[in-house]
Amino acid sequence: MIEQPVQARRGSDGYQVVNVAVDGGYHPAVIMARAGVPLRLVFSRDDDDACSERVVFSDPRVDRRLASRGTTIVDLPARPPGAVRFTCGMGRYRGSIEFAEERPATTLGRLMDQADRLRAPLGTALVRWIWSMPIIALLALLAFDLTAAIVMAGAAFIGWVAVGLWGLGRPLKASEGNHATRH
Ligand SMILES: [Cu+2]
Repeated sequence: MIEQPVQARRGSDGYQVVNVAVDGGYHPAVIMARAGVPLRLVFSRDDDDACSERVVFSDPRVDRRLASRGTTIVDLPARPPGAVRFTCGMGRYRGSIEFAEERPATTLGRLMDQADRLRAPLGTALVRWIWSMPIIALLALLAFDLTAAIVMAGAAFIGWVAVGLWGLGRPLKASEGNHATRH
């Protein structure tokens, strides 16, 4: 049976968390996680198979005994993007964790994210302004008035500059923390 990868959820104390059932293998066997955020794995063992006794991680090298019945927590430190494998003591049960940079789900969100990375509020405003052009063009088409379209485009640009400047003044958010750990 092929199982779907499971994305680690946001937990408390800055951890991302995923539950893994150990019963003739690891469920899920493929875990998607965010790079730069510590990962907490909550293993729950449901069988008495010798394979369920230990779990060994490739990098960082972590070797842990799992409680025979009940849960065992394994915390991994923040990782760079890449894969970490985990197996039982003999390598029969296999799992992997894919650490990837966090990305906004939508195309618009991704573009906004890239725009934010330009740092300069003017650059951000320009990208957002260009992005809003189709809407401005559509409105101009509906109004069929060139002067109104130019005024609207100008107003949109000033608006995005204002938003960009305001954004610089805000305290750093969680995503900024991720950047810091990579430096
Ligand atoms: Cu084994």
